[in-house]
Amino acid sequence: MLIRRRHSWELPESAATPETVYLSRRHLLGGIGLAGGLAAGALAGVGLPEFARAAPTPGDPALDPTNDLYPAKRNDAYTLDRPVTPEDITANYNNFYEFGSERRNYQIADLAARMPRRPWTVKIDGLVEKEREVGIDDIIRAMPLEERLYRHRCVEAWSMAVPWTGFAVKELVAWAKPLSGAKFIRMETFMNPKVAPAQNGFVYPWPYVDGLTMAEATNDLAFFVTGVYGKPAPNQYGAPLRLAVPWKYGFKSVKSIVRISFVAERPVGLWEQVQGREYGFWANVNPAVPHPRWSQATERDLGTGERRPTLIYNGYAEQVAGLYAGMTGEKLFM
Ligand SMILES: Nc1nc2c(c(=O)[nH]1)N[C@H]1C(S)=C(S)[C@@H](COP(=O)(O)O)O[C@H]1N2
Ligand SMILES: [Mo]
Repeated sequence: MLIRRRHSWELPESAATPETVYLSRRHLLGGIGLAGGLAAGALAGVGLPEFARAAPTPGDPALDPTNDLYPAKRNDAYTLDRPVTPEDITANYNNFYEFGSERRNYQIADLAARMPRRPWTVKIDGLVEKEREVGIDDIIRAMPLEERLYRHRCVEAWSMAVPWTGFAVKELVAWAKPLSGAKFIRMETFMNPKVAPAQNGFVYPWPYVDGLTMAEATNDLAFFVTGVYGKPAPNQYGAPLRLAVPWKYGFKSVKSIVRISFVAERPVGLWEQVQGREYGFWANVNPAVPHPRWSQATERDLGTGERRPTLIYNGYAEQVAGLYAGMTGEKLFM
Protein backbone atom coordinates (compact mmCIF):
# COMPACT_ATOMS: atom_id res chain seq x y z
CA MET A 1 0.00 0.00 0.00
CA LEU A 2 3.08 2.22 -0.10
CA ILE A 3 2.41 5.08 -2.42
CA ARG A 4 6.02 6.08 -2.99
CA ARG A 5 8.18 3.26 -4.18
CA ARG A 6 11.87 3.86 -4.21
CA HIS A 7 12.35 1.49 -7.12
CA SER A 8 9.92 0.51 -9.81
CA TRP A 9 10.83 -3.14 -9.25
CA GLU A 10 9.69 -3.09 -5.63
CA LEU A 11 6.94 -5.59 -5.07
CA PRO A 12 4.06 -5.23 -2.67
CA GLU A 13 4.39 -6.36 0.89
CA SER A 14 6.63 -9.31 1.78
CA ALA A 15 7.30 -10.26 -1.83
CA ALA A 16 10.31 -7.98 -1.55
CA THR A 17 11.58 -9.87 1.50
CA PRO A 18 13.14 -13.29 1.02
CA GLU A 19 10.57 -15.62 2.52
CA THR A 20 13.16 -17.33 4.72
CA VAL A 21 14.21 -14.11 6.42
CA TYR A 22 10.60 -13.13 6.80
CA LEU A 23 9.64 -16.46 8.37
CA SER A 24 12.48 -16.55 10.84
CA ARG A 25 11.72 -13.02 11.95
CA ARG A 26 8.14 -14.01 12.56
CA HIS A 27 9.33 -17.03 14.56
CA LEU A 28 11.57 -14.85 16.70
CA LEU A 29 8.70 -12.50 17.42
CA GLY A 30 6.34 -15.30 18.35
CA GLY A 31 8.75 -16.18 21.12
CA ILE A 32 8.95 -12.66 22.44
CA GLY A 33 5.24 -12.32 22.91
CA LEU A 34 3.21 -9.21 23.23
CA ALA A 35 3.77 -8.23 26.83
CA GLY A 36 4.55 -4.64 25.96
CA GLY A 37 7.34 -3.94 28.40
CA LEU A 38 9.05 -7.23 27.73
CA ALA A 39 8.83 -6.81 23.98
CA ALA A 40 10.12 -3.26 24.23
CA GLY A 41 13.06 -4.45 26.26
CA ALA A 42 13.83 -7.35 23.98
CA LEU A 43 13.60 -5.15 20.92
CA ALA A 44 15.52 -2.24 22.38
CA GLY A 45 18.61 -3.30 20.50
CA VAL A 46 16.96 -3.42 17.10
CA GLY A 47 16.04 0.14 16.45
CA LEU A 48 12.89 1.20 18.26
CA PRO A 49 12.69 4.95 18.70
CA GLU A 50 13.79 6.19 22.12
CA PHE A 51 10.34 7.23 23.30
CA ALA A 52 8.95 3.81 22.51
CA ARG A 53 11.52 2.01 24.65
CA ALA A 54 10.90 4.09 27.71
CA ALA A 55 7.12 4.35 27.56
CA PRO A 56 4.82 2.41 29.87
CA THR A 57 2.14 0.12 28.44
CA PRO A 58 -1.23 1.87 28.72
CA GLY A 59 -2.65 -0.33 25.99
CA ASP A 60 -2.42 -3.65 27.82
CA PRO A 61 -5.64 -5.49 26.83
CA ALA A 62 -5.45 -7.52 30.05
CA LEU A 63 -6.49 -4.31 31.85
CA ASP A 64 -9.45 -3.69 29.54
CA PRO A 65 -12.60 -2.71 31.50
CA THR A 66 -14.75 -4.96 29.28
CA ASN A 67 -12.67 -8.07 29.95
CA ASP A 68 -15.61 -9.75 31.69
CA LEU A 69 -17.53 -9.92 28.37
CA TYR A 70 -15.04 -12.37 26.86
CA PRO A 71 -15.09 -14.91 25.41
CA ALA A 72 -18.40 -14.14 23.69
CA LYS A 73 -20.54 -16.89 22.23
CA ARG A 74 -19.55 -17.87 18.69
CA ASN A 75 -22.13 -17.31 15.95
CA ASP A 76 -21.90 -20.54 13.95
CA ALA A 77 -23.44 -18.97 10.85
CA TYR A 78 -19.97 -17.71 9.91
CA THR A 79 -17.73 -20.57 8.85
CA LEU A 80 -14.31 -20.73 7.24
CA ASP A 81 -12.91 -22.74 4.36
CA ARG A 82 -9.42 -22.61 5.89
CA PRO A 83 -7.77 -22.81 9.30
CA VAL A 84 -7.82 -19.85 11.68
CA THR A 85 -4.49 -18.02 11.41
CA PRO A 86 -2.47 -18.37 14.62
CA GLU A 87 -2.54 -15.36 16.90
CA ASP A 88 1.22 -14.94 17.08
CA ILE A 89 1.20 -14.40 13.30
CA THR A 90 -1.69 -11.95 12.94
CA ALA A 91 -0.57 -10.03 16.03
CA ASN A 92 2.77 -9.27 14.43
CA TYR A 93 1.78 -8.59 10.85
CA ASN A 94 -0.27 -5.44 10.82
CA ASN A 95 -1.15 -2.55 8.59
CA PHE A 96 -1.62 0.47 10.83
CA TYR A 97 0.03 3.36 9.01
CA GLU A 98 -0.37 5.75 11.93
CA PHE A 99 2.42 3.73 13.53
CA GLY A 100 4.59 3.42 10.44
CA SER A 101 4.57 2.02 6.93
CA GLU A 102 7.64 -0.18 7.13
CA ARG A 103 7.29 -3.86 6.62
CA ARG A 104 9.09 -4.47 9.92
CA ASN A 105 5.68 -4.94 11.34
CA TYR A 106 6.65 -6.09 14.82
CA GLN A 107 7.37 -2.44 15.46
CA ILE A 108 3.79 -1.57 14.66
CA ALA A 109 2.46 -3.94 17.32
CA ASP A 110 4.91 -2.58 19.83
CA LEU A 111 4.28 1.09 19.07
CA ALA A 112 0.52 0.57 19.03
CA ALA A 113 0.76 -1.00 22.49
CA ARG A 114 1.58 2.48 23.78
CA MET A 115 -1.77 3.87 22.68
CA PRO A 116 -4.02 4.51 25.72
CA ARG A 117 -7.25 2.52 25.41
CA ARG A 118 -9.18 4.65 27.92
CA PRO A 119 -10.61 7.19 28.18
CA TRP A 120 -12.05 6.57 24.69
CA THR A 121 -15.17 8.15 23.29
CA VAL A 122 -16.92 7.78 19.96
CA LYS A 123 -18.73 10.72 18.44
CA ILE A 124 -21.96 9.80 16.65
CA ASP A 125 -22.88 12.73 14.45
CA GLY A 126 -24.26 14.03 11.18
CA LEU A 127 -27.73 12.99 10.03
CA VAL A 128 -28.96 11.34 13.24
CA GLU A 129 -31.85 12.06 15.57
CA LYS A 130 -29.45 13.27 18.23
CA GLU A 131 -25.70 13.85 17.93
CA ARG A 132 -23.76 12.57 20.91
CA GLU A 133 -20.36 11.49 22.18
CA VAL A 134 -20.42 8.14 23.97
CA GLY A 135 -17.89 6.31 26.11
CA ILE A 136 -16.67 3.16 24.38
CA ASP A 137 -17.63 0.98 27.35
CA ASP A 138 -21.20 2.24 27.18
CA ILE A 139 -21.34 1.27 23.50
CA ILE A 140 -19.78 -2.15 23.98
CA ARG A 141 -22.07 -2.98 26.89
CA ALA A 142 -25.16 -1.87 24.97
CA MET A 143 -24.38 -4.16 22.03
CA PRO A 144 -24.88 -7.95 21.66
CA LEU A 145 -21.30 -9.25 21.46
CA GLU A 146 -20.63 -12.42 19.50
CA GLU A 147 -17.67 -14.17 17.92
CA ARG A 148 -17.43 -14.64 14.17
CA LEU A 149 -14.77 -16.39 12.09
CA TYR A 150 -13.96 -14.10 9.16
CA ARG A 151 -11.54 -14.13 6.28
CA HIS A 152 -9.54 -10.94 5.68
CA ARG A 153 -8.02 -10.10 2.29
CA CYS A 154 -5.56 -7.20 2.08
CA VAL A 155 -5.31 -5.39 -1.25
CA GLU A 156 -1.61 -6.28 -1.15
CA ALA A 157 -2.49 -9.94 -1.73
CA TRP A 158 -2.06 -11.51 1.68
CA SER A 159 -4.86 -12.96 3.75
CA MET A 160 -5.70 -14.31 7.17
CA ALA A 161 -8.66 -15.90 8.96
CA VAL A 162 -9.49 -14.47 12.37
CA PRO A 163 -11.97 -15.06 15.20
CA TRP A 164 -13.26 -11.52 15.73
CA THR A 165 -15.53 -10.58 18.62
CA GLY A 166 -17.88 -7.65 18.18
CA PHE A 167 -21.34 -6.73 17.01
CA ALA A 168 -23.14 -6.14 13.71
CA VAL A 169 -22.79 -2.60 12.38
CA LYS A 170 -26.55 -2.60 11.86
CA GLU A 171 -27.03 -2.82 15.64
CA LEU A 172 -25.16 0.44 16.10
CA VAL A 173 -26.98 2.02 13.17
CA ALA A 174 -30.34 1.18 14.78
CA TRP A 175 -29.12 2.59 18.09
CA ALA A 176 -27.84 5.81 16.45
CA LYS A 177 -31.21 6.45 14.74
CA PRO A 178 -30.09 7.96 11.41
CA LEU A 179 -32.38 10.36 9.57
CA SER A 180 -33.74 9.43 6.16
CA GLY A 181 -31.22 11.70 4.42
CA ALA A 182 -28.31 9.54 5.64
CA LYS A 183 -26.95 7.63 2.65
CA PHE A 184 -23.46 6.73 3.88
CA ILE A 185 -21.67 5.98 7.11
CA ARG A 186 -18.23 7.53 7.52
CA MET A 187 -15.76 6.21 10.09
CA GLU A 188 -12.74 8.08 11.38
CA THR A 189 -9.67 6.90 13.29
CA PHE A 190 -8.17 8.82 16.23
CA MET A 191 -5.76 11.68 15.59
CA ASN A 192 -2.95 11.87 18.13
CA PRO A 193 0.57 12.51 16.82
CA LYS A 194 2.00 12.12 20.32
CA VAL A 195 0.93 8.48 20.29
CA ALA A 196 1.12 7.66 16.59
CA PRO A 197 4.50 8.78 15.22
CA ALA A 198 3.54 8.76 11.53
CA GLN A 199 0.81 11.32 12.19
CA ASN A 200 3.63 13.84 12.55
CA GLY A 201 4.43 13.39 8.88
CA PHE A 202 2.86 15.01 5.84
CA VAL A 203 2.64 12.02 3.52
CA TYR A 204 -0.90 11.04 4.48
CA PRO A 205 -3.97 13.19 5.09
CA TRP A 206 -4.72 12.07 8.67
CA PRO A 207 -6.95 11.08 10.28
CA TYR A 208 -7.64 7.76 8.53
CA VAL A 209 -11.15 7.72 7.13
CA ASP A 210 -13.31 5.36 5.14
CA GLY A 211 -16.98 4.61 4.65
CA LEU A 212 -19.82 2.41 3.44
CA THR A 213 -23.24 2.91 1.93
CA MET A 214 -26.11 2.47 4.36
CA ALA A 215 -27.07 -0.72 2.52
CA GLU A 216 -23.56 -2.11 3.04
CA ALA A 217 -23.41 -0.99 6.66
CA THR A 218 -26.70 -2.71 7.48
CA ASN A 219 -25.80 -5.95 5.69
CA ASP A 220 -25.45 -8.76 8.24
CA LEU A 221 -21.75 -9.22 7.40
CA ALA A 222 -20.61 -5.70 8.32
CA PHE A 223 -19.15 -6.06 11.80
CA PHE A 224 -17.64 -3.79 14.44
CA VAL A 225 -14.74 -5.55 16.13
CA THR A 226 -13.95 -5.12 19.82
CA GLY A 227 -12.05 -8.34 20.46
CA VAL A 228 -10.06 -11.10 18.82
CA TYR A 229 -9.10 -14.65 19.84
CA GLY A 230 -11.64 -14.56 22.64
CA LYS A 231 -10.39 -11.43 24.43
CA PRO A 232 -10.34 -7.66 24.05
CA ALA A 233 -8.38 -6.82 20.90
CA PRO A 234 -4.75 -5.83 21.39
CA ASN A 235 -4.18 -2.33 20.07
CA GLN A 236 -2.51 -3.23 16.79
CA TYR A 237 -5.76 -4.81 15.53
CA GLY A 238 -7.48 -1.43 15.91
CA ALA A 239 -8.73 -1.38 19.50
CA PRO A 240 -11.05 -0.48 20.99
CA LEU A 241 -13.38 -0.36 17.96
CA ARG A 242 -12.56 -1.45 14.43
CA LEU A 243 -14.59 -2.29 11.36
CA ALA A 244 -14.50 -5.68 9.60
CA VAL A 245 -16.07 -5.81 6.12
CA PRO A 246 -14.59 -9.10 4.90
CA TRP A 247 -15.88 -8.95 1.32
CA LYS A 248 -13.84 -5.78 0.74
CA TYR A 249 -10.11 -5.19 0.64
CA GLY A 250 -8.66 -4.72 4.10
CA PHE A 251 -8.11 -0.97 3.86
CA LYS A 252 -11.87 -0.43 4.16
CA SER A 253 -11.76 -1.87 7.70
CA VAL A 254 -11.05 1.32 9.65
CA LYS A 255 -9.21 0.84 12.97
CA SER A 256 -9.44 2.59 16.34
CA ILE A 257 -12.59 4.54 15.48
CA VAL A 258 -13.43 7.77 17.34
CA ARG A 259 -16.14 9.15 15.10
CA ILE A 260 -19.04 7.66 13.16
CA SER A 261 -20.90 10.09 10.93
CA PHE A 262 -24.10 9.60 8.98
CA VAL A 263 -23.80 11.63 5.80
CA ALA A 264 -25.50 12.35 2.51
CA GLU A 265 -22.34 12.48 0.39
CA ARG A 266 -20.04 9.58 -0.38
CA PRO A 267 -17.01 9.82 1.92
CA VAL A 268 -13.55 9.89 0.39
CA GLY A 269 -11.31 7.41 2.17
CA LEU A 270 -7.69 8.14 3.01
CA TRP A 271 -6.42 5.78 0.33
CA GLU A 272 -8.80 7.10 -2.30
CA GLN A 273 -7.58 10.57 -1.45
CA VAL A 274 -3.87 9.78 -1.82
CA GLN A 275 -4.10 7.35 -4.75
CA GLY A 276 -7.59 7.37 -6.23
CA ARG A 277 -6.44 5.65 -9.41
CA GLU A 278 -5.57 2.53 -7.38
CA TYR A 279 -7.88 2.57 -4.35
CA GLY A 280 -11.56 3.39 -4.72
CA PHE A 281 -14.65 3.65 -2.58
CA TRP A 282 -16.07 0.20 -3.32
CA ALA A 283 -12.95 -1.97 -3.09
CA ASN A 284 -14.80 -5.27 -3.32
CA VAL A 285 -12.50 -8.28 -3.63
CA ASN A 286 -12.34 -9.71 -7.15
CA PRO A 287 -9.60 -12.04 -8.41
CA ALA A 288 -10.36 -11.07 -12.02
CA VAL A 289 -9.68 -7.36 -11.58
CA PRO A 290 -5.96 -6.69 -11.06
CA HIS A 291 -4.59 -3.82 -9.05
CA PRO A 292 -2.86 -1.47 -11.52
CA ARG A 293 0.50 -2.76 -10.26
CA TRP A 294 -0.14 -6.44 -9.41
CA SER A 295 -2.50 -9.36 -9.90
CA GLN A 296 -5.32 -10.06 -7.44
CA ALA A 297 -5.82 -13.63 -8.68
CA THR A 298 -4.15 -15.26 -5.68
CA GLU A 299 -3.24 -14.39 -2.11
CA ARG A 300 -0.62 -15.52 0.40
CA ASP A 301 -2.19 -17.13 3.45
CA LEU A 302 -0.30 -15.65 6.43
CA GLY A 303 -0.84 -18.84 8.43
CA THR A 304 0.38 -21.49 6.02
CA GLY A 305 2.56 -19.24 3.87
CA GLU A 306 0.95 -20.84 0.82
CA ARG A 307 -0.76 -19.13 -2.07
CA ARG A 308 -4.41 -19.81 -2.61
CA PRO A 309 -6.85 -18.58 -5.24
CA THR A 310 -8.70 -15.40 -4.28
CA LEU A 311 -12.49 -15.69 -4.28
CA ILE A 312 -14.99 -13.19 -5.66
CA TYR A 313 -16.19 -11.00 -2.76
CA ASN A 314 -13.60 -12.94 -0.76
CA GLY A 315 -16.02 -15.88 -0.65
CA TYR A 316 -19.00 -13.84 0.59
CA ALA A 317 -20.86 -13.41 -2.73
CA GLU A 318 -23.97 -15.15 -1.43
CA GLN A 319 -24.33 -12.54 1.32
CA VAL A 320 -23.32 -9.37 -0.53
CA ALA A 321 -23.44 -9.69 -4.33
CA GLY A 322 -27.05 -8.44 -4.30
CA LEU A 323 -25.90 -5.10 -2.88
CA TYR A 324 -24.34 -4.29 -6.24
CA ALA A 325 -26.98 -5.55 -8.64
CA GLY A 326 -27.34 -3.15 -11.54
CA MET A 327 -24.49 -0.83 -10.54
CA THR A 328 -22.91 -0.95 -13.96
CA GLY A 329 -21.26 2.46 -13.98
CA GLU A 330 -19.28 1.97 -10.78
CA LYS A 331 -15.74 0.68 -10.30
CA LEU A 332 -16.86 -1.96 -7.84
CA PHE A 333 -13.59 -3.87 -7.59
CA MET A 334 -10.87 -1.33 -6.82
N1 LIG B 1 -6.63 3.56 10.97
C1 LIG B 1 -6.19 2.61 10.14
N2 LIG B 1 -7.00 1.58 9.82
C2 LIG B 1 -6.57 0.59 8.98
C3 LIG B 1 -5.28 0.66 8.39
C4 LIG B 1 -4.44 1.76 8.76
O1 LIG B 1 -3.29 1.90 8.31
N3 LIG B 1 -4.92 2.71 9.65
N4 LIG B 1 -4.86 -0.30 7.51
C5 LIG B 1 -5.91 -1.08 6.83
C6 LIG B 1 -5.39 -2.21 6.09
S1 LIG B 1 -4.61 -1.87 4.62
C7 LIG B 1 -5.55 -3.49 6.51
S2 LIG B 1 -5.08 -4.80 5.55
C8 LIG B 1 -6.12 -3.79 7.84
C9 LIG B 1 -5.08 -4.60 8.61
O2 LIG B 1 -5.62 -5.10 9.79
P1 LIG B 1 -4.70 -6.00 10.75
O3 LIG B 1 -3.44 -5.23 11.04
O4 LIG B 1 -5.51 -6.25 11.97
O5 LIG B 1 -4.39 -7.24 9.99
O6 LIG B 1 -6.43 -2.62 8.59
C10 LIG B 1 -6.97 -1.55 7.83
N5 LIG B 1 -7.37 -0.47 8.71
MO1 LIG C 1 -4.49 -3.89 3.51
